[in-house]
Amino acid sequence: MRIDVVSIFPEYLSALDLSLIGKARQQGLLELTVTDLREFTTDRHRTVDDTPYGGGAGMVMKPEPWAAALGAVLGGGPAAGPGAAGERPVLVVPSPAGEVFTQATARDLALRKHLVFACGRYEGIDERVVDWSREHFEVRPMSLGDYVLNGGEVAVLAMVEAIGRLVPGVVGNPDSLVEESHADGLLEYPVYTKPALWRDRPVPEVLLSGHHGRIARWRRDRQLQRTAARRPDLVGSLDPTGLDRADRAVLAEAGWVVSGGRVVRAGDGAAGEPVA
Ligand code: J9Q
Repeated sequence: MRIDVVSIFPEYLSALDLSLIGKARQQGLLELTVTDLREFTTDRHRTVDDTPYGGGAGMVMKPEPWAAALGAVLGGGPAAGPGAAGERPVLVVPSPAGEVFTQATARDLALRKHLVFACGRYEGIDERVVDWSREHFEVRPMSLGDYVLNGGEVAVLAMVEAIGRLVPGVVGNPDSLVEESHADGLLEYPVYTKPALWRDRPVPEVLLSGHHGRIARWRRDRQLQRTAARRPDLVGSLDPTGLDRADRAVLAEAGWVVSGGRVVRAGDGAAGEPVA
């Protein structure tokens, strides 16, 4: 897989030289190039931003350096050009106004041959760059979630790691790719290691029992309780046909019932129980 990142802070992406992604690059599994947007400015001050038309706070990234940089990235490899055979590269544009990046997005993007990440700063990139890019790329504005960053670089670090580890060969032991968290729509259970007693805190006794059935049940209960407490949005999406009697008892304790083929909050009236 080929990955290009365009940024005015190329050194911000140096974390991609390290660890798993760094190793994958050394092994030739990922070909990752970081390009400095300022290399594509033509003025003395290497200007990348200007004031917004229509007024308002902050600055907007100018279109010309972006078009030059993205054009260079498109021409920068075999079978990468606009007229070349094969699929169009994907242009990922980190933005709080993008679709939310999920594990499903990572799986989808891990199948592509060429990804380009365009890191915006300031209030964003002139929208005409996005429109022009659609002629050459599949453009995907992407948000990591509902919070504000100063620019796209940190979002790109997260996305490249999430995508890169799904590329065949990047993670040494493919068993590690089994999606523990979220695989069955539940958060992961808590984990413990030695010592069995630490600062007066024992490891839950059942985990030392060697009773595999009881351990599996205990872990499932903790998953259900945790998910109900921390991610009620996930509980509402559970498939009731995947819930046994013990599951339903734990969920009931947390205030959820199965009704009309869905898992719903108890007391919402759907199960015929009295509503306060
Ligand atoms: C580029 N706030 O925030 C959340 N996901 C992405 C972003 C973001 C931002 C500003 C610039 C990306």
